[in-house]
Amino acid sequence: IDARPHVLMCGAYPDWDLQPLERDYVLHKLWLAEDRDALIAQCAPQVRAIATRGELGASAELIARLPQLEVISCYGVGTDAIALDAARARGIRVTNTPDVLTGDVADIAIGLALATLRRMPAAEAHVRSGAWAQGNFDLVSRLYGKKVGIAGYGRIGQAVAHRLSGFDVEIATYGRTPVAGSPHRHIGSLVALADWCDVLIVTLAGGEGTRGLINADVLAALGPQGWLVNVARGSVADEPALLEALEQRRIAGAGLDVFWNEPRIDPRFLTLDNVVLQPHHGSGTEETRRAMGRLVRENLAAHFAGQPLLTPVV
Ligand code: 8YV
Repeated sequence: IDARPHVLMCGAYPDWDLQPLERDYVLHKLWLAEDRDALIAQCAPQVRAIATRGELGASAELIARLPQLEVISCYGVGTDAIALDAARARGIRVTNTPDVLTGDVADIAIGLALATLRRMPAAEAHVRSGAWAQGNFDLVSRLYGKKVGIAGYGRIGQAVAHRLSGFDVEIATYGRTPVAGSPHRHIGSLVALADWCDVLIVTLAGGEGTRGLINADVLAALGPQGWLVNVARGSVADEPALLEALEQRRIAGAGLDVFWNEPRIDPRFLTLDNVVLQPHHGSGTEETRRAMGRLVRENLAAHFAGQPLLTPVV
C-alpha cells in the first residue's frame, strides 16, 4: 500500500519543488480543480498537510473540512491569510519561510523607490518609443538626500534600512516596539512618520492588526511631495484612499508590489502615470524561490519524521 502522506496544495509551486513533492506525498492540487468543493470533499479523509502560498493562505472553513490535518506549510513569510487561531485550536502546526526572502524583498523596496522617483519605466518607454529623438524626457525626483520613513521595522524593514545606509538619506522608523540598538530614530506614530519623511516605505506584517493603517490621514501627512512604497500587503493600505490621493496628486506617487484583490487589481491603478507597479514579486527571484520551496519541503519532512520543525509559526 501507498504510505505517502496526503497533501492538499492550494497553489502552484515551481517544477523543482513539485517533483520532489510528487515523490514523497500524494498531492491534491486545488488550483487545478474544476470543482474545488468536490476535490476537498474527496481528499478530506486522507489529507494530513496543506502546502499553501503566502497570498492564498488557508481559511478556517478549509481547515474545518480536513479532520486529519496536522500541519500547514506556507510558501511565504506572511501567514496573515492562514486562520492561525483555527489551527492553534486544533493543535495543527504552521510553518513559513522567513529570512530566506528578506534580502530580496528589501531589494525590491529600494528598486521601487528608485524606479518611482526617477520614473524609470516611463523614461524607458520614452527611449523605446523613439520619442527621445524628438525631445528629452521630463526631469524627475532624486532619492538621495531625502528623508525615508520605514513603517514596519522587523527583519525586512531593517534590511531596507541597511541598504539605504549607503544612499545618503536620513532614516526614521516606526514599529510596534522600538528595536534596541537601532541607529535610526524611532517615531511613535505613522502620521508623524509620514509627516516627517519624503518617502514612506511600508514593510509591516499583514493581518487584522495592520489593516488599513496607511489611511487618508497618513497620506495627507505624506503630502504632495511625498512618495509611498509598499512591499508588505495590500491590506495595510486603505486602497480607495490611496487611489484618490494618487489621482488627485495629494501624494507625489507610489511604487507598489502589493494590492487588494491580487491579481485582479483595481484598474484605476493602470491609468496613473505616477505609479510603478509590480506583480507581488518581492521574493520572486529564482534563488529565493528555490530556498523557499526547500524550506516548505524540509518543514513537511521534519513534521512527518517527528523531528522539530525548522521555521514554526504555530
Ligand atoms: C510570496 C509573500 O509572493 O512571503 C510572503 O509573505 O507574500 C511572498 O513571498 C508568496 O508567498 C508566494 O506565493
